[in-house]
Amino acid sequence: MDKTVLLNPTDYVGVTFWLISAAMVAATFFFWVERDRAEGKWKTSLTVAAMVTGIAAIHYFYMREVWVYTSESPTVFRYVDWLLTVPLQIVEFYLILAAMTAVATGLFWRLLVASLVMLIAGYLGEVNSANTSALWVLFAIGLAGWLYILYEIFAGEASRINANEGTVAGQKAFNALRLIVTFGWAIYPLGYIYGYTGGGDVAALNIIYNLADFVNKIAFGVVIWAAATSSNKKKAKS
Ligand SMILES: *C/C=C(C)/C=C/C=C(C)/C=C/C1=C(C)CCCC1(C)C
Repeated sequence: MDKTVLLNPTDYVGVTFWLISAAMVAATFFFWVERDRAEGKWKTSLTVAAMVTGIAAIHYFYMREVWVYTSESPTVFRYVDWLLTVPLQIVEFYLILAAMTAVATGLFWRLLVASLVMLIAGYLGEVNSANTSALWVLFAIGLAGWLYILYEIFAGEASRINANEGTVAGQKAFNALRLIVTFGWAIYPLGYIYGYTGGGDVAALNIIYNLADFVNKIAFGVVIWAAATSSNKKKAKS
């Protein structure tokens, strides 16, 4: 691997790092400027969406360099980014629920702790990937954290609040975010499995994680933007 920060045209992983860096910057400006068109509490939701893509943009610049220089996974930058952006997305969920009704803060803390368990276990698994049993035990712990979040938003307190209260725009946003956390977030554990099974595939791991970040940060923000700028402020029928 030659020591260059320029992109090699056959370095497809590097190209995805580059494309997503640019997309994160553009999304950040977009959510920031569009904040003006949103009303009331939705403004904060758009601010948080811009924070998520802005933090990711910074990490993508560095991750791209690590990859281009070393052809290794930028695991530390990746998880520092997730450690900041995943809790912000939990805040986003909570803000949408709180905009509909009074929500107990206990819900927020349960979601936050579950997301931290998921990320810390995943990080420890990846940095100890040479130890196969640690790799998969920690994966299972991380998976449990994610399944708990799914339980909470589909069957727990968060889902009950959403079903009973709120505006049409709020419910739409909540339902869309819930689908992202189910199907969009599922790309990450699949990337982990694919990236570490049978000797591992570091290029596939990074392409899959990059694709997942594109979906889960930008599409996540777009869903919030759509709800925030929709003119339909009617109260939902319950
Ligand atoms: C913006 C970044 C986001 C939304 C990152 C999300 C990351 C995950 C949903 C990671 C999930 C994982 C598991 C469910 C099992 C353990 C391995 C992880 C950390 C990749």
